[in-house]
Amino acid sequence: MVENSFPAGFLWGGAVAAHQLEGAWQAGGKGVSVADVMTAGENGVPREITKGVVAGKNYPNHDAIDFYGHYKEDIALFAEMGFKCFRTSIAWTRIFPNGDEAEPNEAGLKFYDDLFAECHKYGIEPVVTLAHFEMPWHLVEKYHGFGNRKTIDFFVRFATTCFKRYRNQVKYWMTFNEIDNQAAFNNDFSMATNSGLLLDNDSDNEAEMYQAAHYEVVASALAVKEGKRINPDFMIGTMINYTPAYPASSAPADVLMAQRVNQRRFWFSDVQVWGEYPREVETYIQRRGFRPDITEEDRIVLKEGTVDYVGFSYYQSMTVSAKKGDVDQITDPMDIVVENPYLESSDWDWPIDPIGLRYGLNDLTDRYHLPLFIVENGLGAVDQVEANGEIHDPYRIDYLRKHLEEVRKAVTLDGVDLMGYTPWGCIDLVSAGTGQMSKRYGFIYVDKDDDGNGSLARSRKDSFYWYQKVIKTNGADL
Ligand code: BGP
Repeated sequence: MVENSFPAGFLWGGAVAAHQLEGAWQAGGKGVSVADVMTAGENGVPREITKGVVAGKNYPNHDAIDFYGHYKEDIALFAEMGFKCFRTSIAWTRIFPNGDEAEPNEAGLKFYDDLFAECHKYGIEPVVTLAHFEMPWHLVEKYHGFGNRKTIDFFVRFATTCFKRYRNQVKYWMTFNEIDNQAAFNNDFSMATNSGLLLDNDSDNEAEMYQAAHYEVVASALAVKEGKRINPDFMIGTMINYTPAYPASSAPADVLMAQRVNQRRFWFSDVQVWGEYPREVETYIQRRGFRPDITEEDRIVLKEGTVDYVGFSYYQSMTVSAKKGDVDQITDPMDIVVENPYLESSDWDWPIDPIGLRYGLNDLTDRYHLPLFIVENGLGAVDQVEANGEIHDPYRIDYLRKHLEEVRKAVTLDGVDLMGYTPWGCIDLVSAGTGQMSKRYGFIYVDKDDDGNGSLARSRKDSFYWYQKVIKTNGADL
């Protein structure tokens, strides 16, 4: 075993997103976000995006785990685990309730002043995502989200307001969470949460996706430019959902297919890191006859607003087969996915692949030559509370340990420049995909069920003590 292998100053922490834990959806003048109009899913029934808030429906994000009211208690628990950083997002609708106002909402800004001050009290560095699936609903309804060029200005105003206000409290930023999720452009959830596009089955979702995603990368680049002007010490990153595509076999056609799927997922961060579109995607857009509005001025902005680091989530890999499609015709990568016989899966059928994380750290390093930050990783599982109140979660420890062993190899044996590690859902929260509480990721259990019942009491799981030891030994003792 390699001892004391993580660099000094490594940012150990945990990650959450505002809409999945804050609750208090109308407190302090907060507006309605896209997450606030999403119902809970149930046993295989996906979440529904209702047009506005409909009486009688269950909207789990409205109350979530009331981090808004419990943040001091929760940050004290993070500090007890030894967190060096805490990744959260700023709810856009607390700052600009409708998204298109000229002036920000002071009560919303004040909440994050207090939250970041509480973090600093314990020496915990905030790591902030600006847009994590919580666009103001008003922007979706009135402007068609990022389907409209005007939304660039609304986002940049929001970003600039946050950069100015938290100039001295926050150093690490990300513009959009998992911007590459839109590669799944036939998925209502991915499109609504990422770019505020509501799918209309009569139109070409793929063409719309390329347009909206283009406006998003421009918005991101403008925000980066502004941010660096406001504080040159800011570190502003992209954030992608890194799900590498593996070939189903060593058949060259499968290898080529896997490459193609990766190209279609990577282009978002390629643009954010390189400041220009990769050849394959640019050619594909033309070949399909899509005519996105991409101006020469946009291309200059993309070059000027490149990111400082690559943040990414890693949960799983995917495996694709050329037998299921033609490499020159595939549009939706989900059509060619096959099962990987070498991997086990989580209770939600997500393949568990620790080696894929080492592969990814090398893959991203080779592609981008930038520092990396693992800003999400973790296992969604159902936890049992014992009669004595204890929560034994060896499956979670096992998942995280195996992933961290691979991370350590990437850092010590492969030379990857890794800034930190923030496992997802460090405290139980509302699942983004299912809208349920029962898919838990936390080191800290929260007493709340899928129907919204529970005391909201917080308890330490076994994994809490395990992670505390990992941080204390700087990853030497996994
Ligand atoms: C990522 C999102 C998070 C989060 C996580 C787990 O895609 O950035 O918001 O929720 O996945 O997904 P889920 O909650 O669906 O299990």
